[in-house]
Amino acid sequence: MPRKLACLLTLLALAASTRAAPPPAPYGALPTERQLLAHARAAFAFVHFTTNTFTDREWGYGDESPAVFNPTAFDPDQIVGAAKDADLRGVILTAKHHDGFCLWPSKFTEHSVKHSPWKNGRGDVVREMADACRRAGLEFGVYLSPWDRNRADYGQPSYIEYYRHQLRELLTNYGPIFEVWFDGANGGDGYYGGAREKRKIDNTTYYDWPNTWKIVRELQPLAVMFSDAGPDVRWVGNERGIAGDPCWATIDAAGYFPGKADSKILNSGTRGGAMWLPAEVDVSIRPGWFYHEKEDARVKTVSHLLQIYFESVGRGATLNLNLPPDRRGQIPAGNVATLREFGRVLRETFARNLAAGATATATNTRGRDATFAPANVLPKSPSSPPLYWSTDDTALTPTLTLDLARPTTFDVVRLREHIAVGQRVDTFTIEIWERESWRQIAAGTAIGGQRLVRLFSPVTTTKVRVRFSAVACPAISEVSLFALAAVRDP
Ligand code: FUL
Repeated sequence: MPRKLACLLTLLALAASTRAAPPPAPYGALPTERQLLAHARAAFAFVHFTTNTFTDREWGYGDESPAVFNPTAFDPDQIVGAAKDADLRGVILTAKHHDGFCLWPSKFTEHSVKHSPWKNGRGDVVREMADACRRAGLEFGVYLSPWDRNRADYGQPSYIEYYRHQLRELLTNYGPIFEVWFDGANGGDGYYGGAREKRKIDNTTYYDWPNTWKIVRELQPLAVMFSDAGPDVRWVGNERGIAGDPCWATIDAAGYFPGKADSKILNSGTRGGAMWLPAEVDVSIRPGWFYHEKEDARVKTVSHLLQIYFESVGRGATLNLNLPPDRRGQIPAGNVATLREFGRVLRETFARNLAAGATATATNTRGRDATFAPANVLPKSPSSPPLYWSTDDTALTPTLTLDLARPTTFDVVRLREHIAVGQRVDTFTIEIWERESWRQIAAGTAIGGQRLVRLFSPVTTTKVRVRFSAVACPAISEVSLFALAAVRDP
């Protein structure tokens, strides 16, 4: 062979061996950009506040006078500050609950803050909360109840026009909205402009959801929409703060509508389901969604909130934690102390990744260069592009080992898949190196955007091994180790 040709062939072979392998082909249903944002947001606050706060009810009948809404010391910064202390990233406000009273001076009804004594009818709770969120660096979202027990035309086509006008107001006048919450409670008895009767609607047809969803897409393209049926995030099927184990981000939800869905399937999702529709866990810090003085002693403890966090965020769902303001228009001091401690424990725990400095190796790695190297599961700078470890297409049961160099004590393991290419892992087991052999300390089904494994008690080891079993070659962006900070009950 002529020398020049041999040289060229050697060069080509070298180039081929160092060229990055193509990324893994996406598997199954995939998240949209707005859903990826929702996964990253992880936890945020719900704020239930309206005439119910003053009438001591959970569901207003719709005949409440706007005069009852009169917070004595409304402080949006205090409310948002409590959410921020708890490490929550946004606030969703009940702009209108089932009673129909509007917390903003809507142009389309008189049943609003404009007829309240509060700020002489010139107040706007939505505006003040949205502004307070921006000041604190939190995102802002809205709950607009489809069921309206005040409107005379609830049940008629004209009500749907009214509802859409209100949605447009909220999505146009208050800056970026991260989530729109469509409740599933529909129809029943109510005031209905004085009719005081029971009204039933067909929740599969009456609201004509696809055309309402279009408004949200048009005005707030990055907002996710919540309901039993999505289209972006789904209800988790209970109000106790518990996602299924497993809780797949995918589901077969054809035929689901807000208020019409199978809560068991919502809770667990469907492995390989046709839609990417992650669960949102909505739960209140108190028994009720609204503030009731009689529940002052029944506020969830820090430990209970942490359990909820591990059983929601830790299972790949998002957490929507309700913090109801009292009649002053503030979060009660005791609740604030609990939230502060909850936030401190989370921040302290996750600030220190004990896998930092480890060496990662794997039984299989995709390609010959570092593009999909095992080291990609280790801590990286927040500004780095999304990095993950992956394997050859045929390697569906690989193992990844972290060599920690020195004995390390932890009781929380965080695993993440690079979900942009789908939810690929079925099961995993975690083992530690102990007395010259491997001991299994945990096992689970499903990882998704985030899986937190909390051990019963801390373990100390120099090596951690994770075995994966996947339907398509795994794409793992994180294997982290943490020590849960001790709770100091306030
Ligand atoms: C439910 C409503 O009926 C409750 O009042 C509350 O708003 C909760 C978050 O959703 O469906």
